[in-house]
Amino acid sequence: MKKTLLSILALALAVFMANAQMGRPMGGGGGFGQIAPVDVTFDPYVEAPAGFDAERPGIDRGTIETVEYKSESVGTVRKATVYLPPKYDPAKKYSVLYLLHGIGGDELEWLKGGAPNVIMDNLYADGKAADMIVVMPNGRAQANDRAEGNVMATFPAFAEFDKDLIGSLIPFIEGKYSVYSDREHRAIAGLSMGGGQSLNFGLGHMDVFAFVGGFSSAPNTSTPEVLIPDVEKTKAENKLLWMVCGSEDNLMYNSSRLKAFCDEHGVPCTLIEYPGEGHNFVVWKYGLFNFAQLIFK
Ligand code: FER
Repeated sequence: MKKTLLSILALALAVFMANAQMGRPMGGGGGFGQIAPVDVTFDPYVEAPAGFDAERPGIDRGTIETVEYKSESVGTVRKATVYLPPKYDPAKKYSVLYLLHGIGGDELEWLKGGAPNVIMDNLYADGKAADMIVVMPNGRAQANDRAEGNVMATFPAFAEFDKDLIGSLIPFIEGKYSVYSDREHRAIAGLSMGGGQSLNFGLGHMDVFAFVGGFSSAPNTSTPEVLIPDVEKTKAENKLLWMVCGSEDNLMYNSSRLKAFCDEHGVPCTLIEYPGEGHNFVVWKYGLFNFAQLIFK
């Protein structure tokens, strides 16, 4: 009898410990049952100025175009959306920001929900961003790259995108536009799955990208030990590691885990907790607005 009681207690403890390790599913925000965040000190949240994402009359505007390129790794012709800044001039040279979408999106997600052209136009009107073009690829690296059916099932294709990005898209962009082709003139950032991709690919290929941003990064984000296997190398080579996530977003774990590791090991890293917001474009627009002002400077 005593033994039975003890084994029931032991089982209950084991289940409790497993839950604690896995983290508890939390309500609210992101809508995804996820792991509780790691306790970190966030960087200060500074509100974006009113109208940062609203079309401003009378300013110069950039242009949006769709490009198609042959992807060696996927074996298809793929699309990307490109923002060229106001008065894009092929006689000048530009840096490139690769800006990635989430699990339900494609090369048009930012444009449909995030007004990236408006945000960038406003930054240029205020002289707050370095000369850059913004490339918004399709990060679902598979033959059918449309966001249809069960998009969660396309998770593995997001992990394959670095081959397409580095092997095909970047060379294509550098052949078509007047852009620099070294790491100090390339940045990568994205929302959710695209945030995870940006952290994975950006920190995993510091020879390709010097600036890295993750907005509400998803569970595809690698562990800190994988992202930063050599602390001194990352400190020497990465020029910006910048993250934001909503306070009500169930995916905060991914960002906070990396932030805690960086703080522990002295790797410069920003993580802002956007107050009162979940997994949405309020946070991602804020991410672009801030990240775009910090890169290539
Ligand atoms: C998950 C929660 C969120 C997940 C992916 C996401 C595949 C991605 C969300 C997004 O990109 O918006 O558990 O696993």
